[in-house]
Amino acid sequence: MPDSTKTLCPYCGVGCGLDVSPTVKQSWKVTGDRVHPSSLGMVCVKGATVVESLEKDRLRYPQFRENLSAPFKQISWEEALTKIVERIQTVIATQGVDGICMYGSGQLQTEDYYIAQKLLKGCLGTNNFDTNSRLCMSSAVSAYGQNFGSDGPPCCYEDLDLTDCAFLIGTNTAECHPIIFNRLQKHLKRDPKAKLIVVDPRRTKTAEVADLHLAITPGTDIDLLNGLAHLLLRWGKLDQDFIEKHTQNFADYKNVIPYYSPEIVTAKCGISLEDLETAARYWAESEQVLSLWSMGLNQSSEGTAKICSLINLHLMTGQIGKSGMGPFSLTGQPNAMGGREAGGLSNLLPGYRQIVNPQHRAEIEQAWGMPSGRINPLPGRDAWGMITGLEAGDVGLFWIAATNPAVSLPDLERVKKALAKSPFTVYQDAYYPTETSAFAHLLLPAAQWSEKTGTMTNSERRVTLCSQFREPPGEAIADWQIFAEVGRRLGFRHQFPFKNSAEVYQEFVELTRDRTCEMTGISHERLLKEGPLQWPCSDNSNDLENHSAKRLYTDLKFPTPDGRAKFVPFHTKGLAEPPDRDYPFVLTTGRLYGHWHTQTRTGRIEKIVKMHPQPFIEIHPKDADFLQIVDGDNLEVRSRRGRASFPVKITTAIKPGTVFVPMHWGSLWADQTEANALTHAIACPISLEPELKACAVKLIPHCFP
Ligand SMILES: Nc1nc2c(c(=O)[nH]1)N[C@H]1C(S)=C(S)[C@@H](COP(=O)(O)OP(=O)(O)OC[C@H]3O[C@@H](n4cnc5c(=O)[nH]c(N)nc54)[C@H](O)[C@@H]3O)O[C@H]1N2
Ligand SMILES: Nc1nc2c(c(=O)[nH]1)N[C@H]1C(S)=C(S)[C@@H](COP(=O)(O)OP(=O)(O)OC[C@H]3O[C@@H](n4cnc5c(=O)[nH]c(N)nc54)[C@H](O)[C@@H]3O)O[C@H]1N2
Ligand code: SF4
Ligand SMILES: [Mo]
Repeated sequence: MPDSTKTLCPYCGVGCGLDVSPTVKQSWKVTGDRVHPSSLGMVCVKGATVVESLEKDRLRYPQFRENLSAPFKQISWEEALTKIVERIQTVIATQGVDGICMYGSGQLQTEDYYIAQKLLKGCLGTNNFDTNSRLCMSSAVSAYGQNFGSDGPPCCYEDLDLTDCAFLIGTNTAECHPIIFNRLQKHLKRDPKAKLIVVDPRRTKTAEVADLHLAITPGTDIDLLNGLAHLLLRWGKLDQDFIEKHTQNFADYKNVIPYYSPEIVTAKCGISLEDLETAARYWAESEQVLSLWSMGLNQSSEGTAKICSLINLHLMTGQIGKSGMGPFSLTGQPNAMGGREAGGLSNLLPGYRQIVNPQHRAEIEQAWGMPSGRINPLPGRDAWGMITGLEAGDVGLFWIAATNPAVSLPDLERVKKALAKSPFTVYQDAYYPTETSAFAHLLLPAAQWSEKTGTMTNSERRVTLCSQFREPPGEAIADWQIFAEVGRRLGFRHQFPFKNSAEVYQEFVELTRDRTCEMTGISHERLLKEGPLQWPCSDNSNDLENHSAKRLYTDLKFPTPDGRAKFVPFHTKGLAEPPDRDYPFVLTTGRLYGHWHTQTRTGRIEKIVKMHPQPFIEIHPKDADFLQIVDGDNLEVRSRRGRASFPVKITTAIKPGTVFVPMHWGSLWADQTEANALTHAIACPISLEPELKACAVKLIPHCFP
């Protein structure tokens, strides 16, 4: 293997470049890759420590058991693959192909994703492939589709250096996308006229440094966004020319906005009139407004509506298509973007295509050498639909890859019961144990980042090659190879001829030709030679350099039938489960700087465990006084679905009436501190993304019965 390898950090969607080199002690040294255009040599604590997690507690061999109370026994790959193939054939014969479900994640590489689509949606003919992106990015996907006619974040990181108003809503960028935040902060220091607005019910590390922090009541984002539009309209701060030439449906938007007067909005959001006006003034006076958002908008029962309301503001003020501006969705996982490109949700097909579109289905069937009509015309089960499918006995094979649903899905007690009912669960992961392995019949050891070669796409649409630099442990192999081998054994030999992941990628990019996410100009070979590349990037020129675009829609033509972006107005519906007399507090959940999700890696890194040794609940001093609790007391939290308890952390950083707990602690790492024991699964009707950011709870100090 080479001395030093350039790769990508396998944690968040910032997508920082890493340089990894072997050390004399048979270990690895990680530094930031100075020439990676997205991160310019910077890394945060997670990227810097990632190699410390690669050896411990790895799943090394396939293992099997007949039922969940039996111990696992090591088996060979041959036996494991035979079991899967037989199971697939049995389910097809007894229940039909839709009895098969696969639940993946944004931590798979694009090649893994693509092969899974081909196997499930093409060869088998079921659209029951969904991922944890349903809990993460699907609202952004839907909203971009509604306003612009296609998914695709239009901005790039250079915009962070150029904007004169950064509008951060529902994102704790400082902790969750730290290198993006560093870059933005540098710019704000250099240009004191540039403003930072942060909209978050908590005074996060991000909000602490803002020029204006709007600590809105959870679930009032649409009120705020339409309220800002109300003031801009009143002040005549519109871009009439842009609206007339490049948009449609403004009249409908104008009919909705009058309902959001400053009086109503400030009362609902719990903010002052002065702050609302200041935010509107910053927006109106700025040449370049860049909005960034993540889970505070996406994870909501009106997630799509929240984001459309934000994009509407950009359209009204013409803040799109030029440098330093635009609505920029920050993607969470390292390859959430690649998953979308490969069609990795139950309503999508590769190349930003839609299952419900007959032409899209036909194009993919043809490319895959499948008979016409093979791809089911209806979307498959989404993540929660797989859980209800298990409950109803409609799922005969549940195949989970690269995610830990026994921690990360909402309404966890219900999820665990459903998982326990599964007649046959395959769990393909890199580590053992995880909370989900307790619910598996067959464990498949997956090679993870560093042990396989493939691509990932970051938030600014930049594709990086993650080259292998270590051997996988035991018998672990790459996810795409597992899927392809199952496909071949099912008789689809011609569909899976690939010798390596470069060939997989080559086939995949062909399916992006002439699509918004065109990548025909990208190949493993070119990435290795030239470094990371942004799409759109086509192969239809001799001068390939010019065909990697920093921004989308610079010509102000949008991928809608008439080429215009659309105003998509929404009224607010508020929280799906608002607080009431029985459950008077709103619980919100989220992340800490050092930990990654369910701790499969970071829980095994000493430095990070020291940084965040235990879970906690944040509560405002007023609420703590009322409950007569002090810092460190144990507080029981109950929702309509479950309970958990946490040491108390009293802080004015949270709004009275709201409490916060981190999402990182599953049952493996602490007792009864699962955020998702409390949350509910009510989802946005358009994106089907659950409202992981809010549920109603009551708080019971430990001294009370
Ligand atoms: N350190 C770390 N970084 C990560 C991850 C990690 O696990 N750890 N995971 C990655 C992934 S997959 C993701 S998706 C991203 C998530 O990145 P973020 O979205 O930034 O993270 P969260 O903490 O989930 O939520 C963001 C904020 O939403 C706020 N919020 C809650 N309710 C509302 C509301 O109604 N309105 C508004 N405006 N805000 C609200 C919360 O207070 C919280 O501060 O992070 C990525 N980066
Ligand atoms: N309450 C609450 N719940 C949430 C959220 C929240 O904000 N609040 N956020 C949601 C969001 S945005 C997300 S993204 C999810 C994340 O939730 P999960 O996806 O459940 O979290 P991870 O811990 O990242 O799990 C990834 C798994 O993939 C494995 N893995 C890593 N690399 C590979 C690989 O190459 N191949 C295979 N096969 N396995 C691999 C790891 O070992 C790990 O077990 O949580 C969601 N749940
Ligand atoms: S900011 Fe994200 S991608 Fe960059 S080093 Fe940290 S976790 Fe990795
Ligand atoms: Mo996520």
